[in-house]
Amino acid sequence: MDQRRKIDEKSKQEQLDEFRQDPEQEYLTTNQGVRVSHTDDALKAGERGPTLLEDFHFREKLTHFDHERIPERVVHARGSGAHGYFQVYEPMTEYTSAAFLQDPGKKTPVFVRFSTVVGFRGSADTVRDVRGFATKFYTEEGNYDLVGNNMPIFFIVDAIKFPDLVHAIKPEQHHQMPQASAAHDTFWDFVGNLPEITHMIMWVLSDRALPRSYRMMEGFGVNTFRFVNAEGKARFVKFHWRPLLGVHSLVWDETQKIAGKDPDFNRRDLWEAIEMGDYPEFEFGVQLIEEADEHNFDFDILDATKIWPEEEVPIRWIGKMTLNQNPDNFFAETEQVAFCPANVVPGIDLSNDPLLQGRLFSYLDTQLIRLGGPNFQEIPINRTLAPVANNQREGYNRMTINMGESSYFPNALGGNKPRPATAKEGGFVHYQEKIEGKKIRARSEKFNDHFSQAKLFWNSMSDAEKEHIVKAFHFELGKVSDAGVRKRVVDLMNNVDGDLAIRIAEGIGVPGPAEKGGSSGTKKSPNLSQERTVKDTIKSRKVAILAMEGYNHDEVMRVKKALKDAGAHPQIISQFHGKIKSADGKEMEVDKSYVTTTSVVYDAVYVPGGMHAETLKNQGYAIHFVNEAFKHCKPIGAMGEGIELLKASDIKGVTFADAGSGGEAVSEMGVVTCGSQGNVNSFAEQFKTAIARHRHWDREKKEQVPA
Ligand code: HDD
Repeated sequence: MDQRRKIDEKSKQEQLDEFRQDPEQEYLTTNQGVRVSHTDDALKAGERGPTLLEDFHFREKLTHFDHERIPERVVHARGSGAHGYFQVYEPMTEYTSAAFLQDPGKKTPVFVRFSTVVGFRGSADTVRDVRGFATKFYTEEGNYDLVGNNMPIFFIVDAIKFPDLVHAIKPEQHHQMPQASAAHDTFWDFVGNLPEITHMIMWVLSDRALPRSYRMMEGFGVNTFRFVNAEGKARFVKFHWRPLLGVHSLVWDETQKIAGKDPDFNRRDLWEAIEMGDYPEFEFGVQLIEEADEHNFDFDILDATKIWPEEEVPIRWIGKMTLNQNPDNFFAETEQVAFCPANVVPGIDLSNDPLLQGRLFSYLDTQLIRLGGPNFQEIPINRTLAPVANNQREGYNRMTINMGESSYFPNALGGNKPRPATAKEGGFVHYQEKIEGKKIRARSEKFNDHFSQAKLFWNSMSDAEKEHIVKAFHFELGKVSDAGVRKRVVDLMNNVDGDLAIRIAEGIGVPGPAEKGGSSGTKKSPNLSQERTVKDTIKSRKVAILAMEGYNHDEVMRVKKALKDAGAHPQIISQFHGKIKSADGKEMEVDKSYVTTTSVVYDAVYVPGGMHAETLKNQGYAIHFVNEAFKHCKPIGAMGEGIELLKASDIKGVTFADAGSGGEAVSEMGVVTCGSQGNVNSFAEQFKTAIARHRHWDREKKEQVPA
């Protein structure tokens, strides 16, 4: 009898309900359920005497506290999770038998954990790093884990090098510095000695490593998997996630400031977005390669340091994931969730990608130490919705009470149950790939083309993106004390593009390459550039409105409404919390005061008109706010007298509307201004367009802004 149940969007939550504790419990108890009468003083021999060993409440409370910590993940220690569901657009029957990819009416529950890789559990969110993007699908056929990153390739081709990579990039072993950063000698020493890392270095030094939000970054399965249909026909597959809000990044100076002002920036963004109903949405895509075409590419399709360029293997968008619920308890869910690339379901199979092969071992292994033994799959967040039955028994913290007397197979005493299922009954049958070869420690020749795709990436960047990469090299290598290490990296990059190598060398005090490398050619893959991403929405963007007593109430209300109607979140920022009065005696509530916020946590800033401009233009904080927003290429809007603040700032070389004029708004380099008699609607429209573009890189040439 098939005991699998029908799964819908709510199934996982219903399962978790069994473990949720009602916060309304009236009485404090011990772990034995005995009500506690006093918890402020330990039991003592006399008022000033020593504490007694017999105080079981005290001992239990302290003992539990002493054991609260578990080891953090060896990589991806810092993360944030969310619940949601996945829906396929159309049946994928032709390609895979996976049940969750058949019925567009089915909502499969998911739990996603986003993460940084290098930093410890308490490190800042906005560091330069790869981001993890791990998804657990609770399907009726068991859990399927897609454990990906926000970059489509990896540093190394073979898992055997993973410990070396991680040792090199983590804080250095002698002094445990720096935290959550690759900008130090050991990492770049490793890079300079490992040409296969070149392509990934281009990605890590690009803006992709500085996501504005977990909701605005792509996800990639990275490794090559297989789709297998019910007839047993297999195709190679790579998986993609594409955020509906587009792929957007912060700028480097900003990320460093946010790391101090709000180290939880990306975690907070995810949490608040879900609380406010701005549910993150990602489309799910696949690239498929027929088995017959396995060797028809100039890269090896099992090499995780290579993309499958979209121009050669188009992406087909087959479904959508929506994240619509925050976890109830960070530790129980986000910390204890355990992913593993080996968690596949029938219809999805593995490949011989040597990086994937090692991962299949490492994840289960690491959970054993991190979660304290072999029963971690019984932890609520890790439980499947499919029934689990096997002869595995005992171990620390076993929860299941296995009934009957037999715990082996075959057996007669238990009616020979549980028994293996046939393929028809849903049993996982490994894809029967024919393999022949000698046992050798080697790799196929095509893996050794380390530079073609690094060139492709570099060529596909816009000028602004290229400049960001060069500056990132200046920062990263500028922090390296050993000149030999710096020089080796310049020489490595000379293989990508001679000009790039020279530009890097210029900023880090080492000579350029002895012989300038050739150009990277002209081949491009346009979608690698973020310039091509979604730029027509301001949904969920945070807009700062600077206001003091005397602001123009009517104008602020109209602009605020226009922003809100388009899905943005405007906030009033003033010197102090409380209410402020407009010129015509109306009031509005301040959301954040100067000391509790900063320009770097907003996407745009708007300075309304009104008499308050006299105060604003003499406030260092307000001037700094717009200077910094300008420096970070953020959209800036000002109306009427508000333009005076921009004039008092260091924003130079931009045409402003005349403060007292009428007519349409003026927009230049993302600075949108409109006179006090002007058209508020035209201002709001142009400001929204500027915000939707996210950042205005043409301003970066204006380096005179001191913020
Ligand atoms: Fe890994 C965690 C993604 C290569 C070994 N990895 C981990 C997480 C993500 C990835 C998103 C965090 C999961 C979570 O939120 O709990 N890892 C990747 C990707 C890789 C990759 C996309 C390249 C294709 N990883 C990789 C290799 C190895 C590991 C080659 C080892 C051979 N990864 C681990 C690990 C971790 C891990 C040590 C640490 C915590 C955990 O597994 O659960 O096993």
